[in-house]
Amino acid sequence: DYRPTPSDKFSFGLWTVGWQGVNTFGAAVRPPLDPADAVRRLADLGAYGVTFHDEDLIAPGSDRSARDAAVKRFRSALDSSGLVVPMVTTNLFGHPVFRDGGFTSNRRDVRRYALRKVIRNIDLAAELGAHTYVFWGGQDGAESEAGKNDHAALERLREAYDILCGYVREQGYDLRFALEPKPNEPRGDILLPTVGHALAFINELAHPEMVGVNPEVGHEQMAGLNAAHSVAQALWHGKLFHIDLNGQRGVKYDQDLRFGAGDVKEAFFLVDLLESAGYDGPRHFDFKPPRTEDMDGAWESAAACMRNYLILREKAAAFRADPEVAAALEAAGVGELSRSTLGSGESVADLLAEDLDVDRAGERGYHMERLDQLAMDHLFGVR
Ligand code: GLT
Ligand code: MN
Ligand code: MN
Ligand code: MN
Repeated sequence: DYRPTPSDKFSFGLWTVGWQGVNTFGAAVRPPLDPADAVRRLADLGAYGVTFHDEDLIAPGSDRSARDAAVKRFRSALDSSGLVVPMVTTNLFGHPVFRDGGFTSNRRDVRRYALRKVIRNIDLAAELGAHTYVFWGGQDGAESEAGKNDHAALERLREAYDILCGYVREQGYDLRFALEPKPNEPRGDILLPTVGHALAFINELAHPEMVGVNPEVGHEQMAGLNAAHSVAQALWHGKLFHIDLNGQRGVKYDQDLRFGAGDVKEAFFLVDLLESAGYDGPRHFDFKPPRTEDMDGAWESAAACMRNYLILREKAAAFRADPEVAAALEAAGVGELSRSTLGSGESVADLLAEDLDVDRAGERGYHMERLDQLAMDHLFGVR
């Protein structure tokens, strides 16, 4: 019956179910959601974790006692519901001070403020037992070319992560960083626009082992990319530290649809990948209940994220267990790709001594349409 349980490791951001629906053209359509209520409701629905930005929990401008009270209320909701906090992040985009970004603002005092804001929230993340800290630099980008020196921006970004990795090490926190790429929105162009850019950037850091990626399905798709392939490469590098699951239809504004809505076939192969690759981190939903929904509809949408994941997980398992699929995989040569191209002990000389009748070899089909249709038949529920 596709009822989620904590062992499924589903988590949600407070900002997802709590999104009031303010967008570029429209005002709020839903009331504010109390974080403690969100925690209880998510636990009732079968989630295991909740995540947040500093400001989702602690209203900006709170003094010490207001901050402590908010954290205490949240903590007691966690304790009574059994929900955990696997990941925490920072709001480095909402306030006007971040209009040119946080770590890469042209203004040095803003960059220093951004670092302080993150460091304070890293302390809270550690206190609440989070093991992943996400960075989404949504305002770190540009609308024009002359206004931003990309070389300098990348230097400052590296400087920021080096400082923050150093801080986590000094404090002895058991915390890793996950960078979340996005190609655009709110900025015309955002730095580190895709998973590939982020993976390359991480290699330049002082502590690359502490830093991985947090791919968001819709963000890769906004760049016209196949999100399952981006996640596959992150896994290959050992860098899938976290994931934001949601839905998107094509290259347009960030839709943040519930998981499974949007490109359902890509969602199927993504679940198949996560489940078969041994990814054991949170299945984190970063979606926005559409503005058409009242609060009941918003919870409906949240529950459907988990339901769709469980349905796709079952379908992916059935696909993998189907003997006709096994035969189709064989016919398509999928397993052969896992054999090394040179045999053990073989040399380049052995390779050069061999010949291939390319005309005959070129005649062979790969039978991938049959395989793909079997996947679709499973997805459609006709097998
Ligand atoms: C914001 C963004 C998301 C990020 C969040 C983390 S905030 O809602 O659209 O994709 O994951 O900062
Ligand atoms: Mn593929
Ligand atoms: Mn998004
Ligand atoms: Mn996200």
